Amino acid sequence: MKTWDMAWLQGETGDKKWNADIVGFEADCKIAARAVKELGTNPAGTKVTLARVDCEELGAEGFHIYSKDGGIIIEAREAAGALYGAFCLERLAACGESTDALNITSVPDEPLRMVDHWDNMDGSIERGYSGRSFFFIDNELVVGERTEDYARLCASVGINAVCINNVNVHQEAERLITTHLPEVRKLADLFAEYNIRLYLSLNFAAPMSLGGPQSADPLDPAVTCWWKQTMTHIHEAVPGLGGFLVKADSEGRPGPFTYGRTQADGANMLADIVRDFGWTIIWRCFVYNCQQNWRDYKTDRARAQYDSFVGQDGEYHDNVILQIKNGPIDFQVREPVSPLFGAMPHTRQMLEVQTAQEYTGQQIDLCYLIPEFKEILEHHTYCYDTDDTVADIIAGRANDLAGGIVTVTNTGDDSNWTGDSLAAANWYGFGRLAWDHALTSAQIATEWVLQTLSTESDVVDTVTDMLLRSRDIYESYVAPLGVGFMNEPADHYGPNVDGFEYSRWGTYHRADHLGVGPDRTHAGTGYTAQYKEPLCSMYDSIETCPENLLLFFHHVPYDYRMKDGETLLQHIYDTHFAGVEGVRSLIAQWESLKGRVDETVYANVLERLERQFKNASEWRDQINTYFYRKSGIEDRHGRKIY
Ligand code: GCW
Repeated sequence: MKTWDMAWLQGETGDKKWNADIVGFEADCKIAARAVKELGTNPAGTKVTLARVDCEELGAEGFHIYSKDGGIIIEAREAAGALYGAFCLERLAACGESTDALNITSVPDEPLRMVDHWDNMDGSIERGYSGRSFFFIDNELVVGERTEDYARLCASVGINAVCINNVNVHQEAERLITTHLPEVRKLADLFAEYNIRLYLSLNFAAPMSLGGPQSADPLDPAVTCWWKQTMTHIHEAVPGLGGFLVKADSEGRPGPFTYGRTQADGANMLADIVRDFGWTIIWRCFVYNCQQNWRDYKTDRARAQYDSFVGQDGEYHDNVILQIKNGPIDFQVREPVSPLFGAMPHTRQMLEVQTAQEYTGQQIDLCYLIPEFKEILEHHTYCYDTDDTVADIIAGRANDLAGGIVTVTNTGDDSNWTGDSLAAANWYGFGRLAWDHALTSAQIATEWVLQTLSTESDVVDTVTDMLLRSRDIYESYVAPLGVGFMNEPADHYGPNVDGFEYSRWGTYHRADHLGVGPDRTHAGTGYTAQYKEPLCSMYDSIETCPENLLLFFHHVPYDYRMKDGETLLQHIYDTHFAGVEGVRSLIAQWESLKGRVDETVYANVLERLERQFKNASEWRDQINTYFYRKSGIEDRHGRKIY
């Protein structure tokens, strides 16, 4: 399978324009050999020397590229840096940049740049929108050409860790740590050549399902003993593993709470066992009660992660990283940043975002997520005197406890990897942003278009503009102003305003005939108090709350005046009409590119945009009708509401 739509990796060694050589790296260093192979050894090509240098500033993964005497030198302290330098050079060339006077030093902003797959061993993918798994077919782990392409893709954007199986570990996936270890080893070895550490998701109750003690109590010696034996066995088989990812006490998954233990008890038990192997336990904070009662106005799902974890700051051992979703609920198009970031100064934290567009259009609707990821990284937590951002906290700049960044990925076995060809910009962008937070959303979009679709400036400008406008357009026709979860419960696509309203999931919009939005202020659930000042007061007051989060924090009357003087209700009507027009304009922009981009890509994207138009129209009509019926208030412009 050729990665036709991720063209920056195309071309065989011989076709490439470089003549690469290594100096100072061990002759048998596999990562350095990969770097040479990426660039090629074409005798007629420009000379590129990959040189090992002892420069501390470059760290384990950084590189320095510069032009010298008609050739190019890539210096790195470790082979990984040389590999990333090689990909950087390819990117520059593919973007049409001159390589005559290069002088670039680049060191990653995040130590751990990870993707999580929610792939199941039967080949299905939880929240997958681009075909089936390419890791798992019929309950086997497959290591083949596609896997290698994938490893190259990851390395090309700087990804250095991949968790291959779903955090909901069921059935055969439990045996990834037993009978499937030989294939796991094969994959870990392949990944290692690209500086990628392989992670596996673990079932916390594995002792019980894999023939060990009938308990998963982390303080029970029989349980600890079983894990020690199991981990030792795994280490013998796959020493190069990165570690494990654990979803415990969440949405029906087992965990330490069952035994009256804390999340720290669970994480530390595993971490202590694997410390000597150099492995890390990544522990998810997505812990909440999914058996809520909609009649209960006090229990607030948004509070759950902070309340479950913050009290254990300092208790987590040094090879545990807490993986925190960007918002307090669940990957909605608009949520405030989780107050847990920065609130545990003695604990390693990493940021989890979702590139799979579960709630953001499922790779049918266009939604370029890099602007969102940047907003999150740049968010000031006010947890430290030094005014740190989420980026500072997860990179360890705030407290010397580095975590990292991870995305739930959007790839599958579709020939274009991501279902919607334009959704690959999210995949690419995540990696680039994880490496370099200073890149702008526009730079990343432009880079991606140049390397994948066209180098003609009007095409580049048009597609970049489409990507940059797409999130605002998407946001304007779904659940308004941060209220979230007005989508279809079955598959999370399309509108169903009351779909979750009387359910157990804790995601309520509380609309009545006068207003809408849950009250999360001091007078309501008290969630705003989880933020440090000035955020706490800012969110708590309807006057100062950012308007795009108004309905996340406040129950707001329909006649409330927004900053532009319109009522809340009129704002909802207007944005929902505008959202559909936004999609219409995206279609027109794309249609203007007919004949200018690859035909298959053109057809693929057009088909998705047309489906998006239907979806947006459905959202507009259901949302507007719902609020019209609740409030009885007409649209000021007399447009059609049903
Ligand atoms: O948003 C929810 C998804 C689940 C997912 C869960 C999680 C893997 O709907 O499918 O389970 O989040 O993040 O664990």
